[in-house]
Amino acid sequence: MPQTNNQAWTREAFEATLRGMEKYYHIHHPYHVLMNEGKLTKAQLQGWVANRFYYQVSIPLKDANILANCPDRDTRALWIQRILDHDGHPGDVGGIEAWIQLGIAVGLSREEITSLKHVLPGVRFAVDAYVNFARRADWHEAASSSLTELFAPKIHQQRLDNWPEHYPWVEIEGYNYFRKRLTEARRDVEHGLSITLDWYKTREQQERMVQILKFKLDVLWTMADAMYMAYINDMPPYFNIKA
Ligand code: AHQ
Repeated sequence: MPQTNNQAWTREAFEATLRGMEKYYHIHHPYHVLMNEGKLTKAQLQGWVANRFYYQVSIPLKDANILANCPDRDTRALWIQRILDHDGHPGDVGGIEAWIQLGIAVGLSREEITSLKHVLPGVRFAVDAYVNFARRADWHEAASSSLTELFAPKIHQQRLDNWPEHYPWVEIEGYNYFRKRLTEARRDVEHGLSITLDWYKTREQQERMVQILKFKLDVLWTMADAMYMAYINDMPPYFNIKA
């Protein structure tokens, strides 16, 4: 029986549709392609680390907004782990500190990273759009927007595999963050996917989820666009304006 165009996807077809959006993941962005091919200079890699720090420190705010909007205790009891993973807890310095270690490993100072002085406007706006979406969206929609992490283990593994050869000057401590995310991302995706596949029932709701995931893919792609302009094209904001 051919599917009419407003019939809900089966659970499997819905998941396959979401996984099919991998082609828009920022692993395919020219900035990450150059990175993976070992073609970034030290300054271009430092710029990426310094800008991505703003994303990292914003993730706990995003997740705290989801918790604040979520009345379901069992969901909160699982979701809160994401904040602990980033902010740290006894026995784990947390992902934010691990990202600072990555920054130091690529030759930045702690102050340079935490001051956010290198964060580009385009990166800031994209990240803020993500946090603000989580602030005002239904918590299910905000939770499901984290599913770009369906594709994250591959990009973390790529860095672990290729940086030592391409960027031998990066101190080994810097890799802790990527290693940490390999397991954390997989665990997060399991929870995020079950929330998503349970929540969006009608075809219209499922199509809405596809748009939400595309929004989050746009956030990640736009961050890389801003960095490409500034660090690859050497065209940071106002580069052509006489002071
Ligand atoms: O380091 C990353 C991270 O902690 C998260 C949280 C998650 C979310 O809640 O949206 N997404 C995410 C991602 C992280 N790293 C990105 C990368 O390329 O290093 C990938 C990114 C994601 O796929 O959303």
